[in-house]
Amino acid sequence: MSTTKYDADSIKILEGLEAVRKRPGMYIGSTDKRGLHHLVWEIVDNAIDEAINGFGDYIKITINKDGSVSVEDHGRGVPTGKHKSGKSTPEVIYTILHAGGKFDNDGYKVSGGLHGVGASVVNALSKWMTVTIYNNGEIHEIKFENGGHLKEKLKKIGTTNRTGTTVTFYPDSDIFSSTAFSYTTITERMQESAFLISGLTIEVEDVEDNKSVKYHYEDGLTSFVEYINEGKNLLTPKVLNFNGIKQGIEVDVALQYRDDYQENILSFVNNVKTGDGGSHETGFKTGITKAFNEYAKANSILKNATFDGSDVREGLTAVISLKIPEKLLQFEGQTKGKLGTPEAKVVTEQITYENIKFFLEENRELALRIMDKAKTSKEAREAARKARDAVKNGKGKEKKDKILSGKLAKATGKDPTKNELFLVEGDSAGGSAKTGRNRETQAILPLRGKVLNCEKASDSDIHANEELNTLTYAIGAGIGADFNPADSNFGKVIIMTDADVDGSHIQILLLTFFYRFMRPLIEAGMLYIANPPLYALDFGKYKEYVATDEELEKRKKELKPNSYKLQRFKGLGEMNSDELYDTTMSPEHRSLIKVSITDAALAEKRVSVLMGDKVEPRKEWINENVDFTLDDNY
Ligand code: 1YM
Repeated sequence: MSTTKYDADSIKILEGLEAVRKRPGMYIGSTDKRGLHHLVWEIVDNAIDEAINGFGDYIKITINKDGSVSVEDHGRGVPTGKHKSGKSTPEVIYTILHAGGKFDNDGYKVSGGLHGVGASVVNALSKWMTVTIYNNGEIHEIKFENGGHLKEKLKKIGTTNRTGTTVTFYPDSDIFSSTAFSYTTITERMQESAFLISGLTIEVEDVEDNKSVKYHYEDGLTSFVEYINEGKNLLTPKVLNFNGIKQGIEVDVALQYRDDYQENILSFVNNVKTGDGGSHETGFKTGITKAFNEYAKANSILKNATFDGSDVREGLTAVISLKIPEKLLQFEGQTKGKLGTPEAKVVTEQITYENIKFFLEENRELALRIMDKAKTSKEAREAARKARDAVKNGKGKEKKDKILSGKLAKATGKDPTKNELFLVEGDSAGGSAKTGRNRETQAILPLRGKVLNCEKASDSDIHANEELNTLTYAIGAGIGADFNPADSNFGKVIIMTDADVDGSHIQILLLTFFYRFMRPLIEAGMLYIANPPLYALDFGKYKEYVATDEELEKRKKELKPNSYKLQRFKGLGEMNSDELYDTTMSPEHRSLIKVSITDAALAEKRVSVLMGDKVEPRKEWINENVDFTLDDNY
């Protein structure tokens, strides 16, 4: 129980925190797992800011036995003196919305967020929070409860010879749909931070599960690229790292070419990921293309022609990290994941151009190897365009129709955005789906047997694969670099497989194909996974469908035993066509899972580790990440 009297000031404070509790989404995005972990990032960001400013090079995140999380740093410790309001500084920082921002902000500080801004938001959304501060030889502690109400004022609890801050909080289950923190989610994000901030050590521990990991990189960006390219065949044996600073903007780049066709560019600004790219990525791409084209011209590699940007980026893995003063920061887009700052384009372009040019000139053998690859890409691109034109002009259309005939049950509706393509496992379920569907908007393509694993197959195997060709023709929007979701014959492509191991395997194989060859379809939010029920409860007059084992257990407790017959669906084929439509296909009753890529580097890593041909990294990855689930991050 709090004994604090609420004066006018503190009532205003609580109104502030109450606003956060009323609309948590406005402050942390959502109240699902992602929002829950946002709490951790807010506190960690403060610890990282302190480290970046040169105070402390160690941060530890602990998932405690009771489900709370602690974040510890070895910085200066949050100031413990009195604030001009009369309260202690920590009380102000942790209870006033937007307080704690750089008090002495001169607009030139390089910072991801505003120092300490998120701390009060986390407090507002916690059942309890404890802050322990080590500085000036003393240890102080302050405690809050029930969404930021002061429980115990700041008090001295001991002496110490170290400095730093530890924040422990327990998220409020009234706010969050789940309060269980994920070790994997936290370690993945912390590894990324450790890559971006060379020299910083970040440790993560899960006390209950007795596991921990420590990240520390001396050449972070180089290690980041090596990590992404682990297990890949490489074209350039070493990672190229360069950096420069112009107009107060610091640019750091690491890159390496692989002997494959994927392009993998990750960018960050002030240690925050810019998932939608922006001016710095554009500058990087322009710079690298310009350097390549100049080299190709000077060395007579191309005759009267130039490389397209995509030619010189085939097989390229690059991480771009910029430090931009706050007063120049500009973000765009709905999720603010795109850098707008125009100066960043010019500066990144210049630094990239100069360094790539120098590298090509100094490394003739490697330069020729990369040029050769870009040339092959250019030729393949031109050949593909010719083939596409041929199809458009009638030639090849016959081949396409022949491949599709007898397999695809088309929709009669003429509006592609309203039409849906169901990819169905097996001919028997395919038959039910064809009978039960809404013919106007739903097309069915049954898949026979296992889909080719695109991560292990060569490009020529993939292009010769009948199943994948059929799929590509059915969607009708091209493949690989030529894929354009705007040309798709369907607004939704829905993978519908049995709810068993084989079904999951087919799902993963298809996801691998879409990720590798039709990624824009995923990015456009057009790829889905159907969610067929596992059980039916047959009450004689009607049936009730149950999606999961947990739900079944819950229903069993609510129902009289023997009042129903329990039916378990082993596969889609066991449902009759009406049942399949009603439960899994009809827009009114179905539940679809939208496939999304929240983190391109991670998805990339997962796809290549889980689907690739080297067994060791796969084993290791699976061992380390036993709680890897599809629904969490896709
Ligand atoms: C586990 C979370 O918050 N560490 C942290 C926060 C601060 C400082 C040091 C700090 C900053 C400054 C001066 C400064 C904060 N200070 C403020 C405020 N770890 C964690 N470590 N002395 C200490 O920025 O000038 C807010 S956070 F508002 F006091 F500046």
